Order: sequence, then C-alpha cells, then structure tokens
Amino acid sequence: MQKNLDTPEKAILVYPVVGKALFGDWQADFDELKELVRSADLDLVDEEVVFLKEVNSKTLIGKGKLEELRGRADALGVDLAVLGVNASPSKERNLEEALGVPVVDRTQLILGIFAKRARSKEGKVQVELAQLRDLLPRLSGKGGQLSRLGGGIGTRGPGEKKLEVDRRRIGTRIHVLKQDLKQVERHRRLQRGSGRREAFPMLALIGYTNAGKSSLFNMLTHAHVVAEDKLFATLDPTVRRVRLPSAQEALLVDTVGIIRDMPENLLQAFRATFEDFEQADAYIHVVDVSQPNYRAKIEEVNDVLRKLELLGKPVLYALNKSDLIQPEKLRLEEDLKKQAVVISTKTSDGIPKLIESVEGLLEALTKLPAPKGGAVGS
Ligand SMILES: Nc1nc2c(ncn2[C@@H]2O[C@H](COP(=O)(O)OP(=O)(O)OP(=O)(O)O)[C@@H](O)[C@H]2O)c(=O)[nH]1
Ligand SMILES: [Mg+2]
Repeated sequence: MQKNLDTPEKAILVYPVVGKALFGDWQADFDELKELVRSADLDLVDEEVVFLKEVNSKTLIGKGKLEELRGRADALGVDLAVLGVNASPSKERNLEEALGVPVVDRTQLILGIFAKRARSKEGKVQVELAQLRDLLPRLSGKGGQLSRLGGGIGTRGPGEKKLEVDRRRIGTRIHVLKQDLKQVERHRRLQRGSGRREAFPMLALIGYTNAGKSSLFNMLTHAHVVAEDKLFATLDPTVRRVRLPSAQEALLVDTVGIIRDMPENLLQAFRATFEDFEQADAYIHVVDVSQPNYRAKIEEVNDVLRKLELLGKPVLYALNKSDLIQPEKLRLEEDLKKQAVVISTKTSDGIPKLIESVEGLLEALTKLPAPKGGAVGS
C-alpha cells in the first residue's frame, strides 16, 4: 500500500492500550503521540484510544472495533492510520487490510519525522539507513513492494513510479549507505579536528525532545539554531564556542532529542550523532520541568545514555520552562537538588545562576584527569 506523507495528509490515530496499562498512565503517552503526529506534519482528523483486555493475535484490535474505525476513516477520507504502538509486519499488514488504508506504527512515525528533519548529508544517510533496516523484515508478503522510502513517513505519491525493490537491492543500498556514512563521518571528524577539541572542554546539551535544548543553546551562544515547538526539531548537531563571564571557554554542542522507546534502528544509525555525547566532558541535561512526568523523561534520557555506555559523566540539570509552573511548588528529589538549576529560556529566569554553575562545572573539569582519548582525529 502506498504511504504518502509528503503533503499534509489526513490521518487517524489509533492507540491501543493493552491489559495492565489500562490502569496506568496512558494519557501522557497519548499526548506525546499526538505531538509526534503533529510533528510529522500530518493532519489529525480522528483519534481513538482502544482499551484491550487482550491482544488479537492477527489484527491487534478486535474485528468490531476495526469495522467501526474503517467506517470513520472512509467517511473522513483518511489517507493513513497511525498506530500508536509498534506492530509486527504481519499484524501491520492485517490492520491495513482491515482498515483499508496504509498503517504506520510508532517507529515508522518517528523515522518519518527524522526523514523530514534531516538536513545534512550525514543525517539523511542515517535516516535512510534506519528506514531500510526497519523495512527489510516487513518486505516478505508485500510482494517486494518498497513503498515507504524517501523523504517521508510513507512517501511516493500516486502517479509516481512505484519502486519495486527486492531484498537484495535493499541490501546493496544499505551497503552503499554504510560506505557513504563512513565517509561523511571521516570528513566530519577531520572538520572538527582534534586541536580544537583539546583546547576547550566540551559540554553537550542533552535531553528529551522539546525540552528546550536549542533555546538554551541559542541563549548561551547567541546563535540562531532552529528552536521549534515540534518534536525532533534538531537533528544535526551544532557546535559553538562560548566564552563565559569568568573568561573560561568551552565548546557547547546542541544535540538530537531523546524519546521514550527510541527505535533501535535509529539509535544504531545515529551512533555517529551520539558521538557528541561521547566527546563531551560533561552534560547539561535540559528538562522540561513543566511536564508532570519530567522525572520519567529524565530516566528515559539516562536509559539511552546507559545503552550507549555513556552514563557517568558530570551532569548539570537545567530544569527549564519554569515560567509555566510555580517553581516554589517544585519538589526536587535530593539527588536532583544538588546538581540542578531551575531556569526559563523564555523569561531568562535562572540563566545567570546556570552560567555560574556551568563555570563551576568547568572549574571542576579542569581538575579532573583528562578524559580518555577518543575517536576524534585519532
Ligand atoms: N514556555 C517556555 N517555552 C520554552 C522554554 N524554552 C523553550 N521553550 C519552547 O519549547 C519548544 C521547544 O524548544 P527547543 O529549544 O526547540 O527544544 P529542543 O530540546 O531543542 O527540541 P528538539 O530539538 O526537538 O529535541 C519551543 O517552542 C520553545 O519556544 C521556556 O523556558 N519556557
Ligand atoms: Mg533542538
């Protein structure tokens, strides 16, 4: 089935909540899903949270509900159904048949957003690689139809020539992309150069997507990096040199955001991007503290760091968007209190204090033994 996300398309969001989760907090997840759909530039015309006692082994969702959804999708002229969870290739196929429209799962949705946002050659290659790896297991039974490659979450409008690519050709493409990636990575390393790297400590702004990393980066560097109320506004890392009031200098790097259940294929493909995490001497972990589940989001980010074996560097928490809450009501756990500054990049509240803390952090870093020599330039 054709999946086209190049132009704003009408989408229905179907979010199955299964078993135990029935009683859990699905609302925050559902809100995030809607943000993802919006960030993918889809036109969300209908949505349904489907509570399931158990999963239907063929279609995930029961027949009656699917028929109802199909009727709604038909009536609204929906182009695409977004499934709020990940589905096996066969379930996805069965759902497409039952609903009569193409279905993208959560991973494909995220990959699609990345595809739309990637600007650099490296980013584009990384995303295509991740999309192909995601597609490969879904090919069997699709008659080898390759319908969801390219710029978007589905891509290929009607009339455009349908790509008929078999596994072998995908394999070849993956091979080519990997070579390309190696080359751009090599180039990037040369560009970044080790000289510059050694001269200044490097601080990486990390955090959950939409936390305000780019906004803080802009504030601290007076750069104009895209800061948008969209998930994954930043894909290509940006580095700037900053000079602090104390005359200390550092490299500040803005990084790609993290999301819950980051698709494994993406983590793999973006390893080079996450190299910025690796290169960093310390992190400024930006948190949207106006979100009730901010603590869980901190843990999600730390989980990714753990997966990449990059946990354990000095970290300063920048608890952002304090203008949206009553900061005095904020109850920070002890572990966070010691290393956190409450800020707002909107009102500049707390920024002087943050800068002071960054200076303290840099001071402490210079006293630490040099970080292990690394990938850069070696
Ligand atoms: N109210 C309020 N909004 C903020 C604040 N800081 C950032 N924002 C908004 O939050 C949204 C996301 O900000 P970004 O700086 O793009 O966030 P990011 O962490 O770089 O996001 P990704 O690159 O998508 O991971 C934008 O609409 C900002 O204007 C703040 O202190 N208060
Ligand atoms: Mg950003």
